[in-house]
Amino acid sequence: METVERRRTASRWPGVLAGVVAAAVLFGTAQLAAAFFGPAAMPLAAVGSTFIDFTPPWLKDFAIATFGTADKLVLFIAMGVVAALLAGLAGLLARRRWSLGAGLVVVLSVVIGACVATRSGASALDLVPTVLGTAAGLAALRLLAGRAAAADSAPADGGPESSQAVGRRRFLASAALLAGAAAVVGAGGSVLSGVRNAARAVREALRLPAAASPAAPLPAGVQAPVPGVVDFVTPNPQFYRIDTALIVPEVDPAGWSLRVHGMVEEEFTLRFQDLLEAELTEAYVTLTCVSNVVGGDLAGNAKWLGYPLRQVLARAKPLPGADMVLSTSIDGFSASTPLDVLQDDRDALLAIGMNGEPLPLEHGFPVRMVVPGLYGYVSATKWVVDLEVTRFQDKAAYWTTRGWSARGPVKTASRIEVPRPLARVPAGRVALGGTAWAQHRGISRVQVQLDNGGWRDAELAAEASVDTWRQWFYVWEDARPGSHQARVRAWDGRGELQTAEQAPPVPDGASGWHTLTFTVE
Ligand SMILES: Nc1nc2c(c(=O)[nH]1)N[C@H]1C(S)=C(S)[C@@H](COP(=O)(O)O)O[C@H]1N2
Ligand SMILES: [Mo]
Repeated sequence: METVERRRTASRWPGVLAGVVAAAVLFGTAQLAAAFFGPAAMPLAAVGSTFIDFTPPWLKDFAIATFGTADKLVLFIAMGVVAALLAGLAGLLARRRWSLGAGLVVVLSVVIGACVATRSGASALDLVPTVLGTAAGLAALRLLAGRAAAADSAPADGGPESSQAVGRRRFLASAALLAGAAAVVGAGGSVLSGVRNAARAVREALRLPAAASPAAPLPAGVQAPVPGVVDFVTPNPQFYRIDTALIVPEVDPAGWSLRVHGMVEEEFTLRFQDLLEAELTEAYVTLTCVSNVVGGDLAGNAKWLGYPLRQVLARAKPLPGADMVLSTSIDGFSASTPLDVLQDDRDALLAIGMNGEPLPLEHGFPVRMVVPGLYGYVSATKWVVDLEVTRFQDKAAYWTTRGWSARGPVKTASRIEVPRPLARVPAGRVALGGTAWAQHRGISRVQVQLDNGGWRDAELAAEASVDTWRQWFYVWEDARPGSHQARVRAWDGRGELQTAEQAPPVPDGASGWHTLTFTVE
């Protein structure tokens, strides 16, 4: 009885291993093949992207709140775990009955294929890597399941030199060989994709033209004199990144174009060269994400170089009745921006430069939108390729169809950056500092409150423009030892106080006064 039990559990792992290795062969082969078809054809990326597109608002909100900008890494890991479990199951079934295991693989491949085929801009050809990968995976599964079965049915007498032990070693050797081959082929495919795609190299070599209308130099004193307050201009590598793109789109400027159409007198297409030759504007604009929680860090300030959207629309001449521009990216994301906001005198840009360099790939290379005063999800389309002049009642953007507000003006916000929550600071003089923003309205006043006492005016750092955030600081002269609470609130440039009412990010942005506790020692 005992030996029977042991044999049964012992013979389970070869099936699981066979399934997992077969899955590695499947994805490795598909990755290599995808190098010839483009990132849209990568099965895992397509599955992940489809999952993201079906993510309900509360789950997106939870993922960003919990994992922040690591949300994609977490998704990849979770997908890997699920894939390994399903692959192990397929291997177990294949060991029992080949048709069951193979059937599961085919069903899963059909699901993967459906994800690939329904991605924005996908063609039937993009299915080729999935089909090739499935064939290779099935062959690997067949081979390994056969070897495992041969080992199991061989006589076990004779210790390490028994036919069974020899069979096991053959099985393990094949599994190791196939796993190694899958890794090499998959890695090779990734490298090849990088080489075949010119975007990275073109970006490196690109020299941006000077702005016809440069940004006014930053006034002295935009940076609050408190160590630990964020940089007034966010360096590109530190700039927050939020998007639905699992794989960063790699768009070669030579092939890029922007179609302008819809309710306009004149439809036309812009090429990258047109932008390079146009009269460009440079402006500091602070970008914030609607998913940012009170006190959160999904905000950044950069110097953008771009072509005014006002000019694009002046050429297109919108028809009466139009009230919205639906901008769409190469990967299918879209944003609904009020037409009048893009036509007034603010620096709403088709940006090609960020802090003196071409847009980083993950920030929308070669062209994105930047619009002062609106959250990114309704205005800041990266990898933008299409502008349709339309009406809010006729079209809905990506996040609007997922429970978020169609319009997203930025709410006045302020946060405490120093001291950090739960920090321990020495008694005496304690400096508090942070940032406030109300893009396109500006910040006119900031107050802090200590231990629920009276509100006191903070010092405001210099203002660069109403479109950028503004720093503040306050020195608490006689901080006594103990636990303390600090709170901040701001007024926008129109004299309106930031609301105390607490709201979550869904559906149109978080609100409430940022509060934290720290300890004076
Ligand atoms: N193509 C594309 N553009 C996009 C998004 C996206 O998911 N896809 N997300 C938007 C959101 S929600 C925000 S907050 C900003 C963030 O821009 P950043 O990543 O450069 O900071 O990009 C916007 N543009
Ligand atoms: Mo966002």
